[in-house]
Amino acid sequence: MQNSDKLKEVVFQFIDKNDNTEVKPLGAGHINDSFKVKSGDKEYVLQRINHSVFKNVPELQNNILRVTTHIRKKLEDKNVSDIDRKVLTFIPAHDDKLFYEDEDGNYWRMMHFISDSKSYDSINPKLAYRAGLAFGEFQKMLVDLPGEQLFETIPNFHNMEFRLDQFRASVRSNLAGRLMEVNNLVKEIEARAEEMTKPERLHREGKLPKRTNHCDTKVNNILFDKNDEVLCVVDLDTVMPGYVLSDFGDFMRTGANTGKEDDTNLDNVSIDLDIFEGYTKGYLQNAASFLTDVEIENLAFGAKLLTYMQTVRFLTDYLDGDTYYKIKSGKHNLERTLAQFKLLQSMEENFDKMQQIVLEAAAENKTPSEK
Ligand code: GN1
Ligand code: MG
Repeated sequence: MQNSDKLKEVVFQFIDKNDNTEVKPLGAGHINDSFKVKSGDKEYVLQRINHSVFKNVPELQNNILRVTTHIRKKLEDKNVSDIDRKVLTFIPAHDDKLFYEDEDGNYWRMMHFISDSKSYDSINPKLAYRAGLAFGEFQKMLVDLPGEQLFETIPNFHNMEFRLDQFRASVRSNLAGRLMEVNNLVKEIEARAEEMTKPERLHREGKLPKRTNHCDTKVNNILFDKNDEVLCVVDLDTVMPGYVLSDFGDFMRTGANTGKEDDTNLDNVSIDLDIFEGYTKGYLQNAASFLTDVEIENLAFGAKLLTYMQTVRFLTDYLDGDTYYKIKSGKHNLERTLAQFKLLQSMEENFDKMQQIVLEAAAENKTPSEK
């Protein structure tokens, strides 16, 4: 279902037929397939939703509709200009649903392409500050999302206890026969398991709330304009209830890494404290007003946790024989695991500094009555 004519057939489920239509691959997500569509003078993004990962597509799209409608309303109330480039707009299929299911059981959706935008896989402290403001604002706008909580598009997505259960099951079944090769990593993961499941315990004790989170705050999920001002937060598949430390942590895992997520030269990989500081300042400028002390005290921990969680998830997939993430080579998931583990070790070495940066930025952003 991927050749150009078939893709165009899908496109015409959402917009009127036009002979002047082109479809090209776009982006580098690990889960969905994305395409850029040009039809006449209009540009769109077409996506095939990975249905084995996102099992309930109607609920997924319903979440996204609720979130984008709410954000649009907030931007309108503030008289923000150029709103169509600041929030995603999905295009209903001809039957008015926000997705289309083809005869092979593939699910598709289409949205407007945000013009003159770009994303970065690695950024500088100034852009990190702007990214922090953007994700802080994103969470803040969603604090009062009306109605019930959002649907959990992937149940237990950032639940570390659950991720460890999955990992241990994969170790036991050793489906791809790769356990021997990664024995040391398994020990390193187990040695940190107690520490890393702390948020679930705090939540059960009523000390750590769940809020509407983005749950995939990778650095490349922010679109900037040509002047490097933030336009829009994208990739809303996983917007669902979660701990704010997860969103904070996932940005640091991706944006504050001096190397790449799958760097094979581990000397490249470490925590960049200037980026950590830039993002923290931006984030807390917008978020300090609604966060509790416990949430703030655990933000730096969130950076460690999300890096650990990604180490565990990549290793689980390696043990399972690469069934979840798209891979570029047979060892890709192992390379990703090693690079994430190296980043985790660097965060552990620098943890006191990270914590200090967070607490100082939080103190600066407390309202006078809270000081
Ligand atoms: C996946 O596909 P992408 O790049 O948006 C994953 C994230 C991981 C990330 C690792 C639904 O995101 O949770 O952190 O890869 N998304 C899902 O880079 O599993
Ligand atoms: Mg994603």
